[in-house]
Amino acid sequence: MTDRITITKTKTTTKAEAATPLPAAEQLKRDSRFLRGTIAQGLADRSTGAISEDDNKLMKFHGSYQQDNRDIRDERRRQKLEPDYSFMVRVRLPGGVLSPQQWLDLDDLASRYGNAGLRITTRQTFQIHGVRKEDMRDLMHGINTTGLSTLAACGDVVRTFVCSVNPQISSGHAKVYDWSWQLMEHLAPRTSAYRELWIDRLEQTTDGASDAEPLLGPTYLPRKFKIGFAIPPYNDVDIFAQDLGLIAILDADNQLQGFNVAVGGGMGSTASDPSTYPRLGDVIGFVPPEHLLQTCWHLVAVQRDFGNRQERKHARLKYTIDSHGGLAWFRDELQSRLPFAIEPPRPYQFTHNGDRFGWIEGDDGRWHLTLRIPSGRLLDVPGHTRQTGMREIARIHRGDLRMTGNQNAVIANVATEDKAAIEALVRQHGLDDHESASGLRLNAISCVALPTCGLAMAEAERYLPHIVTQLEQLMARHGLQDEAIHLRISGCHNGCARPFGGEIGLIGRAVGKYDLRIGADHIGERLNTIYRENINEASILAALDELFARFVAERHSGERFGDFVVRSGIVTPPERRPALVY
Ligand code: SRM
Ligand code: SF4
Repeated sequence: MTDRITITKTKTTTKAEAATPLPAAEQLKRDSRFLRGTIAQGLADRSTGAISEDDNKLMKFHGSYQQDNRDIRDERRRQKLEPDYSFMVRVRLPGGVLSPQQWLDLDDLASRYGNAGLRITTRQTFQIHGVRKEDMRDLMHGINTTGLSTLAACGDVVRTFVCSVNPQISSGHAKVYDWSWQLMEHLAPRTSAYRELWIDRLEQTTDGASDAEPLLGPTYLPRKFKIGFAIPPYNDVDIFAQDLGLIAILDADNQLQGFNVAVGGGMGSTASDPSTYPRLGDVIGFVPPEHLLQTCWHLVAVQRDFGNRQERKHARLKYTIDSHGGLAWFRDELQSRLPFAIEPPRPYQFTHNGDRFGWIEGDDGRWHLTLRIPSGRLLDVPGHTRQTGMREIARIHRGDLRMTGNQNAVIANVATEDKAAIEALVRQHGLDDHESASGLRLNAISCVALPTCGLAMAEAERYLPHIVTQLEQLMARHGLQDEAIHLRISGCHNGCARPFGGEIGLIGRAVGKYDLRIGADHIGERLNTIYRENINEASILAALDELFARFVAERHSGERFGDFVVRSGIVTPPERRPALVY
């Protein structure tokens, strides 16, 4: 029987901790009346396109960020205008699965209220950019009317879950996906502020006196907390980049045995601060399905109690683990809160962390078509009417749609007799370039970066097509045109495209300048390493020209580029921590 326990042991606060004043970010959460703040008043204020800085922080928990168009920031300043404010809205879409009707509804909402189509993210959901303040209530209400939500899509909470799409093992996917929903609901915030603001659209929110957060508490988590489910052999969600990774263990008949639990993954870091770092998660044990909810509840509670609330830069679970004595400490602390023993991890093997493009038949005879969506952006441009194409497909599709962690889309659960009609629309709208694209292009992902991301140091999404073309030409000169090298580009060290997991990773340092990192594997189990720092495109291409020449001359048969640069000693990857002893 599944145990939905909610009682929790909390860490005893020391006198010193009690005397330390809460930092502003924590105090804001505590004083927010469970995430209400003055958001309602801010939305009603028509004298500016913005909301207050404090409300902007609280809005994240509701699934939205205030942004401004950085392309025209200077021009507006010169004209003495306030920045061109708008909001990015992120949908909560566990496992990236939605129905064709939900797709149509989201597409309609994005077209009505956004300015940049639908954007599939690296966590299998959608962002809608460019929403004006006055449209926020209608858009958020509309998303909820579709049966979706934006609650906890951002903020210091357990975020949207990712889950392998894994179309080959349809029956296994269905079970794991079901668990991902149950777990998400179990760990979700309980505040009624969301309902008041976006569903009931109250002009004045209540005092929140009847709200309680049994897991998260009034200050919520110290920082974002990400959970993913992977179904080996595919690691398309980069499970070791999650704070908590749950690796499904299926038996030979695809029956779910339970989950290996991996903790402490995260990519974000600050370029100039060596006390921050990307880190892969480590497997600390196994739990059967009936203990999953309870284990994860308490695991999140350990982070709630021990996570660093004084320094946000060090507040992710990875730092909690490393600063409190490592994996053994963490496992013991978790174990002390559980009425059953965490079991030793079970064997598993990953073979791939990319997507499988084209048609694949599932184990139940239904078909799945994975389409490449460059940087996840669904917007009609000359030559590709991807947004219209997906809309037309959703109109006739009778299965479901799945977003991948690599920003691509799967038309899932197609009956054999429906394949031809979908295929025709795919071709008509230029959604078929997976058939001709190079291995590099198929495996290239990028974050949004400029012009909307306030943290971007350099271009990423807008740079991707250009740099891929340059690299394709370079690779062709070395006879490497068929090599499926994984390229990941982020506009800064926060690592939203998981660039530290790229065989080639480019990370923005300044406009036109990137760190070049090399040497990750193809399965998400080894991070790459810095090779050249803060260099321009000419230097990136020159460095890779040399490396490709050596790769061609010295590689072993079938060896991948990332594996080659490590084996040949060109870079030394970070050491993995030893496995826990049971
Ligand atoms: Fe991210 C912040 C976009 C996945 C690590 N991320 C941001 C913000 C919201 C910028 C901000 O704080 O003002 C970006 C909005 C850009 C825009 O204009 O839309 C942003 N992150 C994205 C997305 C849309 C990238 C994409 O192009 O697909 C992804 C949305 C995921 C989702 O649907 O929830 C996205 N972000 C990631 C990932 C990848 C993942 O989770 O698999 C990471 C690395 C993993 C991790 O969390 O460590 C990631 N984003 C960050 C960080 C660094 C966190 C840290 O621990 O240091 C920040 C900055 C922060 O939180 O302070 C950040
Ligand atoms: Fe913005 Fe940096 Fe994330 Fe890219 S990696 S979306 S530039 S925060």
